[in-house]
Amino acid sequence: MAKVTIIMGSKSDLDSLKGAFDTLKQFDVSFTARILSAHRTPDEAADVAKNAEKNGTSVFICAAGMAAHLAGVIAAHTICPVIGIPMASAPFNGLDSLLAMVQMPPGIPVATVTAGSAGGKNAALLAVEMLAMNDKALAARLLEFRKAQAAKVLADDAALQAQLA
Ligand code: RP5
Repeated sequence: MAKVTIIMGSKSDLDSLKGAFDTLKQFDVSFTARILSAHRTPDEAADVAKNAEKNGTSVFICAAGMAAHLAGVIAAHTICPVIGIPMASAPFNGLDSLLAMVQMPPGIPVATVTAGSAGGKNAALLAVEMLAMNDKALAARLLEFRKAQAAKVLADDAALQAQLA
């Protein structure tokens, strides 16, 4: 049972998803990850979109670059929320992927997050936030994460103030 299904368009996207894997593990959220392309393996990608919900998936995360249609194609085949991560590939450094992913036609939304590897972490956190709406223990872990994150910034600031004094 994978609550989150991650799909990337190519093995070349894998490094950018490490943050997503780490974050979902950190929150103890079950996930699976597949390499499937909207263009190169359209039937297999559609099959995963159609069947993942039966297997326990509530949220999809899709990472793709260039003419990044993967998230939109997955969203067309499911009513689960789909989070898209534009991959920052050459020659346009992800602007092409961002526009392809974010500009979905009305009726089939994709929640597009930050491009590249920062997007991997944010996509996972957004998935955790969605799941936490019906999971109080997960919501508590999210609040602890936010507190720890803020404490680190404030500790860095205190260290900077000490250095400048
Ligand atoms: C997209 O095209 C993939 O998601 C990847 O970001 C990009 C390039 O794919 P490769 O040529 O590296 O396989 O479909």
